[in-house]
Amino acid sequence: MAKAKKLTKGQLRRINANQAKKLARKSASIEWQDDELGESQQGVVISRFGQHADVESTSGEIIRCNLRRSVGSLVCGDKVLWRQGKETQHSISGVIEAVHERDSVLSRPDVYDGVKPIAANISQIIIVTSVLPAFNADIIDRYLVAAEQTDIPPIILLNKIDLLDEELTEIIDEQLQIYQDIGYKILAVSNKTQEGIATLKAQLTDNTSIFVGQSGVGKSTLTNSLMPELGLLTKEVSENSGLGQHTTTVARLYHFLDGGDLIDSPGIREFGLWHLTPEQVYQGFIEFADYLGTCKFRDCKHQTDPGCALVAACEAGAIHPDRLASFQRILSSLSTNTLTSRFND
Ligand SMILES: Nc1nc2c(ncn2[C@@H]2O[C@H](COP(=O)(O)OP(=O)(O)OP(=O)(O)O)[C@@H](O)[C@H]2O)c(=O)[nH]1
Ligand SMILES: [Mg+2]
Ligand SMILES: [Zn+2]
Repeated sequence: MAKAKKLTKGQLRRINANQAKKLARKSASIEWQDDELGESQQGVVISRFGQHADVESTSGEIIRCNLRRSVGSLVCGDKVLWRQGKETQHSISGVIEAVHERDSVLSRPDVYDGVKPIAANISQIIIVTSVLPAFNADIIDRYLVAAEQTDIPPIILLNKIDLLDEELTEIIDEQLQIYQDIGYKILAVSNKTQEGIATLKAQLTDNTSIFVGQSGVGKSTLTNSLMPELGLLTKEVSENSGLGQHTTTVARLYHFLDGGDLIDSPGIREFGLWHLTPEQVYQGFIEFADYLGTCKFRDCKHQTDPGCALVAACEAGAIHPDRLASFQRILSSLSTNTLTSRFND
């Protein structure tokens, strides 16, 4: 009789991984029969992860659901038709059968998945920034372009103002003034001192808002400050790098007790705009609108081309040099990205 071979650690790891995969497939492939399901009902997607989503029923119950194969993209905030299973299988208690048309959707390109929706049916985008991680105007500009593309009004929110000393206050004020001059609304808050939180709360009430921005700027902490009953998980920003830790992994929708919803979303390190054309990026810089089509050459790249109306406007003080430089950087990033063709399909 052959001697039973002892498995190596690597083999054990692979077996365990395969078993985990099989289990995951099993729960993803539960196919409910019609008589195993209740009536079709309305619901809202609170959170989407992999092949599942948590759906909130009209009575406020949260049910973990599978997705019918016919359901295409599904994100936090989507309004759906779903059916409850008569029993729970592998912690799945229902199935989403259809998604209602979206009023709005915020998307970003993903290296692996093409253009990826982040959240649906939102009425305002709150771009959260801070001084730790360092204030990043580039990311703000990119979010503003994405927001203008969706027609969802954006607001810029500076968090952690308790960390500002006199010198930093001056620098940041100057930066924020650029956006205020263009016409964007600016809010400033601190979770530590609670300064500005009441004003922010008033801005969010009766809206469906999403917190977006770099990892570590304090989106989840803010959500906690606004809804102390939640007790969300947050992490300290790494002291060494000043970079965020990516604490939040999936977008999730929460309700205000007195009306309105708030979506806390996972932070990002960078926000690519490869899915947009140069014209769409132009439209995303709203103060450039007056100069649209007035450059000397129709195919002006707005860099060093002679007769560029944007460069002239900048020299005349009508456009801020930081914004023009940011626009030029985004345009360059569109043409240098090798994935551009894939996203423009
Ligand atoms: N000093 C100060 N620190 C804050 C404030 N708000 C949040 N923080 C800290 O910032 C760190 C990151 O906060 P999070 O709320 O996890 O940040 P996040 O934006 O949700 O990060 P991701 O989930 O990774 O996107 C934590 O250590 C918080 O304690 C604030 O107003 N002042
Ligand atoms: Mg978070
Ligand atoms: Zn030009």
